[in-house]
Amino acid sequence: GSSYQHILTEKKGAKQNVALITLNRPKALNALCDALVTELGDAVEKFDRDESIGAVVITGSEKAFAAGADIKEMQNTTFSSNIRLRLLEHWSKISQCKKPIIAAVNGFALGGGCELAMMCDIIYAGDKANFGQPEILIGVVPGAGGTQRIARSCGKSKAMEMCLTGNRITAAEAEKMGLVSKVFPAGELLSEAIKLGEKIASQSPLIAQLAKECVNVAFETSLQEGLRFEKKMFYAAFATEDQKEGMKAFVEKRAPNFKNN
Ligand code: CO8
Repeated sequence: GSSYQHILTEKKGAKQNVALITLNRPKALNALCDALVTELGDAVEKFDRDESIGAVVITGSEKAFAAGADIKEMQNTTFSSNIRLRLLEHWSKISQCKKPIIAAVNGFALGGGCELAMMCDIIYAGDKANFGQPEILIGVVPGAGGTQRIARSCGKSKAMEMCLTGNRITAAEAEKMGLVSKVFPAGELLSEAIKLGEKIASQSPLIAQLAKECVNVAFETSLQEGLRFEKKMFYAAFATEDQKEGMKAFVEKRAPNFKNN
């Protein structure tokens, strides 16, 4: 982890099977400069391949999860250079991770920060967190999924209101509209997120990967196709040893011993 400049990485949990990535650019409220996102993508990719890891937690500081893409870095780019240099295209690495990712959000999650949280699979928030897509206030539109992911997970009216006004919403509002799954006192957020990561990491990683893929299909296809995909994955689970072990353990009234196989 020490080779990174803008993030910290560690392994957490009693079994050291939860990866924790902390965005660490405090002077810029964790603004997501190109170098930070490159490091984040690299760390996520490494943990995704690390067999000792069952879940990843991404967090920031008490003040800011991330205050967006780095405005100072973007302000003088142009349409043609954005296309040529594929501005911020590597952000998608985070959503390509096969393992479950939890965003633990304290403080500001704005613009690209809100979008980064939404690229994760589960968002837990501290009670003082706030979310927003303020791009419109600086003359652009969201570019890392804000218009699409808010619309799909919270509906049109909320998506329109956030993207057209740039107004921030509180953690409580975000929970009410389904953007966030749970809210905790700020000081307890990280340990709760790691606890959730440990719970997920105690399942079969193989099956967790299938479950994540199934839920994600719900965002990408019709209900008929999604149901068909889910059924195929359900059937496929029976080709694993972990299915045999999981069901055997239930019948024998003991805890399962999953092998990731
Ligand atoms: N980029 C660069 N620097 C930032 C950013 C940012 N997004 N946010 C804060 N900073 C810097 C400030 O410039 C300041 O630096 P300095 O001390 O050198 O002046 C430092 O962080 C502290 O910030 P403030 O003094 O402003 O702190 P406040 O507590 O007064 O305010 C706010 C905090 C409300 C968060 C305020 O900083 C703010 O409004 N920030 C900008 C929020 C924003 O507009 N975010 C959206 C950016 S656009 C975007 O994210 C598009 C994503 C597209 C991704 C496309 C992928 C393909």
